[in-house]
Amino acid sequence: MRRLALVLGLALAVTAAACGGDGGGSAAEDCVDLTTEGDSFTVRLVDNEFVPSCFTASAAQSLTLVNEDPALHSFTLEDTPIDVDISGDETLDLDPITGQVDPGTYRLICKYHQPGMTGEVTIVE
Ligand SMILES: [Cu+2]
Repeated sequence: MRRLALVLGLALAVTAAACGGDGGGSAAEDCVDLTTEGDSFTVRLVDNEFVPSCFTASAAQSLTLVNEDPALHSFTLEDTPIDVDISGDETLDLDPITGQVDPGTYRLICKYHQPGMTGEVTIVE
């Protein structure tokens, strides 16, 4: 009887630790403002993630995409014409998207690695 109680207590402790020790949390809640970067800003594609994965940028800024992975990625803004492939270990310079994308918040995806590779982009004038 005494042994059973001990085993149960141990099981409960393990369960609590598994549930409570979340720590990490992959959701990128830390959105950055890139409108202050000047005429252009850079987004890196690293380990199947956009870096940064949540940001605000101006449509008047040009964008440099740096793919640091060996794999092909895409920079695709859902519900917009923006859909660019970036080969592995390649850097792409994109022109400003003024007139192509209305101000608003859009979901950013890599067509090849979604749903794991996504982000959120807010475009301002
Ligand atoms: Cu990808």
